[in-house]
Amino acid sequence: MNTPWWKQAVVYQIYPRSFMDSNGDGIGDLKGITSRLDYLKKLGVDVIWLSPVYQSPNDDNGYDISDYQAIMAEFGTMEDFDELLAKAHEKGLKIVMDLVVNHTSDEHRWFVESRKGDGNRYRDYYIWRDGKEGGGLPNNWGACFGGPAWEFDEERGQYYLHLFSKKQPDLNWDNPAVREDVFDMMTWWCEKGIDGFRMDVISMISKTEDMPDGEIRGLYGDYSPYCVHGPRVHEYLREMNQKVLSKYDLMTVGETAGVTTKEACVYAGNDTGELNMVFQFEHVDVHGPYGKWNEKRMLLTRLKKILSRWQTELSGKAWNSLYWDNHDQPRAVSRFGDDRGPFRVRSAKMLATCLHMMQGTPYIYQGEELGMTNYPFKGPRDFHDIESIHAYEEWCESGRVSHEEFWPCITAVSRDNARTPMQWDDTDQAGFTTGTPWMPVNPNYREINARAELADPDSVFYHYQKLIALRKQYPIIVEGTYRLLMADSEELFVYERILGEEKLLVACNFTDHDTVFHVPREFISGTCLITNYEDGFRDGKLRAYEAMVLRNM
Ligand code: TEU
Ligand code: CA
Repeated sequence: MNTPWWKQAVVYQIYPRSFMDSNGDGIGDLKGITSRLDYLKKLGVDVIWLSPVYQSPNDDNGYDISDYQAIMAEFGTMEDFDELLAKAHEKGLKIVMDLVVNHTSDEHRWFVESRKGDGNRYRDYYIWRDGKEGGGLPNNWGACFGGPAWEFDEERGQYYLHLFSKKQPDLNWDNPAVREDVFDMMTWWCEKGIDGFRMDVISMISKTEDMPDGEIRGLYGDYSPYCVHGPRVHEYLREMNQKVLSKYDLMTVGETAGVTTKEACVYAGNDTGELNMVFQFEHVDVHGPYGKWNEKRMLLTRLKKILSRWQTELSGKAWNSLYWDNHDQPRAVSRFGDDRGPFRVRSAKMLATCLHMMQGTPYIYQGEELGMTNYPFKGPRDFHDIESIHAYEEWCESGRVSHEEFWPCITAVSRDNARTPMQWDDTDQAGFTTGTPWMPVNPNYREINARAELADPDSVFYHYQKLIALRKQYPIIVEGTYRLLMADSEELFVYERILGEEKLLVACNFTDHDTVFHVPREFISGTCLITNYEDGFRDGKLRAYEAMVLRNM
């Protein structure tokens, strides 16, 4: 079978600011990443996804780009980037860039020109509107990071749309000149030899022509019916594919919050000529009375239902991405496992097993392979992320919810949990920097760090290494179909993979206690590919957070 490389690959996501600092200024950088390539090689991953490294005023840590063809000074230079790319390629690692083109920074040259208004080439590069008659914002939409989605610009005398922060104005994709400029920029990176793009909120690039008020959710109107999966999004992606993507051997993954499996089959269909795969968010989305700020865990039956639906409904039609963690999510072992109890290591391995045996391309977020945990925030001053800072203001400081009530909710899912520095060793600042880190290191670094795990054959790190190796060894992990067993269990996640006569059984216990489980007969005389209990599996029960993969031959 002629399987494309990105279907067999395992991706490692790097958040450069927090990965490795090479010069003691407390900020991770490109040279730092280059110095750790051998670590990634040892883990066995194939591809690095770099969160944005472009020039940016850092209102949203690089997701607000002021020059797509320059490197953020704090991260190094274009020479440092070229060196990273060359060294990675030498070692057989590919590099996928973050492409953030739903919006730019308000400090991008295009926006600086656009706000000048009439008679200007960039006049219609962004989404400008007059206020409502009699004054007021063009509509009631709220921005993702708090406040209204419209900002009045004095210079131009109009409002511009920003679905995220006011320093992230949305580009006007309906303008063909915008598309050409974006495609040219992408081509420039492809000519440099990069291996693909992860496309930030790509499902939001097309907006409806009229922009009516949205249904009030919380403080503001909801823009999603008018901005997510808008009328021309597929047209634009096909154009992008024809003009850029199809000319190179790339991996492309679209970040598509709110996408259904049906829509995913268009974005990432085998022959729809758009992207290779998408990130969906259903399995990490647990809304409560304060929107995404919620400490509740998802019921296991629901989690299984969602992930299984993605497995079966994309099967043969489109390709899945598999992830628990990224730079916007809390740490997986804290969200789904036992981060403070005795089963941190075991539950981290169980989660990895459960995900990596599914069909799709797995993504590992930096530190996940060590079982890194959420950060013990003490108060709102500990937040660095624009989203958490504004959410605390909007919900708590406004008096809508008490601190006591809101605190567990915001700390459970704050994006800052994922952004504390990578824990390399047990020296000061976890070996991340010789200076003062831009964000404090999680105090558990003396126990949880890469050096300790590399010295321990039973570590989470080696479990990930083994899972990655198994994927390379057994085509069934890439190609096999998926079938959920025990759908009603709130304790066990059990599924099969099937390829002709060959079968895998993946059995995972999501609880901290023994749970009855009988191994189906056909697997009893087979082989055990991996387990997180050193003494192998026992028929009749799964122990706390136990995970095992059995093969019927
Ligand atoms: O995220 C967009 C997105 O849909 C969310 O994951 C979002 O960050 C969060 O859930 C809001 O509640 C992308 C990037 O991954 C994120 O880091 C950026 O801040 C955002 O786009 C804007 O570029
Ligand atoms: Ca640095």
